[in-house]
Amino acid sequence: MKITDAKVFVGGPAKNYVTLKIMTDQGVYGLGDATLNNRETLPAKYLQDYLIPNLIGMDPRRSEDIWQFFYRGAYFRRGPIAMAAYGAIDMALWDIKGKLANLPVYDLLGGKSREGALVYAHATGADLEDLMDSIAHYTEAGYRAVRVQCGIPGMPTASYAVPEEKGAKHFITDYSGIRPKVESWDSETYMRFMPEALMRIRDRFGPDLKILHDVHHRLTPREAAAFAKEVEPARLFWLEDPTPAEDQDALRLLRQHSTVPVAIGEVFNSIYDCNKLIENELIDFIRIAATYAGGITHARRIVDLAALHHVRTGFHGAPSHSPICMAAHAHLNAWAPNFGIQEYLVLGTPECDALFPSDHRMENGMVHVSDAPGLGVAFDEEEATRYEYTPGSHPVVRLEDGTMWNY
Ligand code: GCO
Ligand code: MG
Repeated sequence: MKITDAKVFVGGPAKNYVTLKIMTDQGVYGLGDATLNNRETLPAKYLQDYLIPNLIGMDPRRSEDIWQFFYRGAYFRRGPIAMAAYGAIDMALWDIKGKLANLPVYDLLGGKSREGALVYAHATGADLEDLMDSIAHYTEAGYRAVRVQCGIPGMPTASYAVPEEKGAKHFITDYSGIRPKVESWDSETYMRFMPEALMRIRDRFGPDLKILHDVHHRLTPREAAAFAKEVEPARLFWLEDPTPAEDQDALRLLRQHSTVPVAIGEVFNSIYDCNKLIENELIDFIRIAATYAGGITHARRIVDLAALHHVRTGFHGAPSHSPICMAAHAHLNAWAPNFGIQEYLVLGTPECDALFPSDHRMENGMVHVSDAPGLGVAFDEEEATRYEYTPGSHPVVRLEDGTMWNY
């Protein structure tokens, strides 16, 4: 069996997705997601210029060897661009494998460990009152877990991911051009406001709601330790990215001062970014995504290491990823013995469903994986002709005096 061709599409409704389709001589095809948010053309180019010409003629069933060939063969290893490109190939090969075996990917991984996967939604507010309305909207829709982000009095854009003005829809990526907007940040103001706000949310919504909060890499290790200690009474489900994650030792101080569960890893792309965090049991949830972490083959290695250390999964599921990556997550979530929760935003808009038809479904705050062979998601190439690449950028963050900070 041979790979005969592969195509890359860049574009999509409201944002750019990088979609890979691998064709074979037996008529079976596979789909993968290589979307690297705000840098979408780069994995696409890597696929087109180097990886696809090498893929043609390979046996698609040998997904492990193909992964190793590209990873080791590149010589210069890892990095988000390369890993997203390998990730897309790997997902497509698992899709093909499932279709050949007439089995959903979760069965190839070891079968279902649960009936549905708990998800969390994103609630945001320009102020606390606005945020309470947004949380109520999701709990009324059946969500049992909600991530809460809130504007800070006097600094409307200071807290990550909040609308600029009341009622405004928030898109993290600004597609009006390639130059980023600048937001401001002050850690002291944030640390004075947020613990009390989280406590008020807990009081208002009661003990059962799972409350998550994302610090988005903004605090120093000492500040993060102090903050984590202060938010303990709110009994968060998790505190996400309290410090910039590339320093794996930064979490030690936090662990000595607080028992708040910590989730980290959405910017990681390899097991070597999180092995110390996992082995030293400095985190509770690992936030990798199948796309950035080199596909199902490499993500599964990280999930297995995590399982040895009581670390559960919480795969990244911001609109950064296409429904193909979310389908890969749905299969990993159905299987992983150490599943924790899934961030859930992508599926659901009519345009997105038309481009990526699937019967993975959300019900009462849980995702139910499709039983179709392979990944269980399609790609409508006719629909895809409606979209093209649109340049855009995340905001950047500066302190009041102009110093660059972490977005
Ligand atoms: C999250 C993330 C995202 C990122 C985005 C960057 O927890 O969902 O922090 O919102 O900011 O994916 O591209
Ligand atoms: Mg995050």
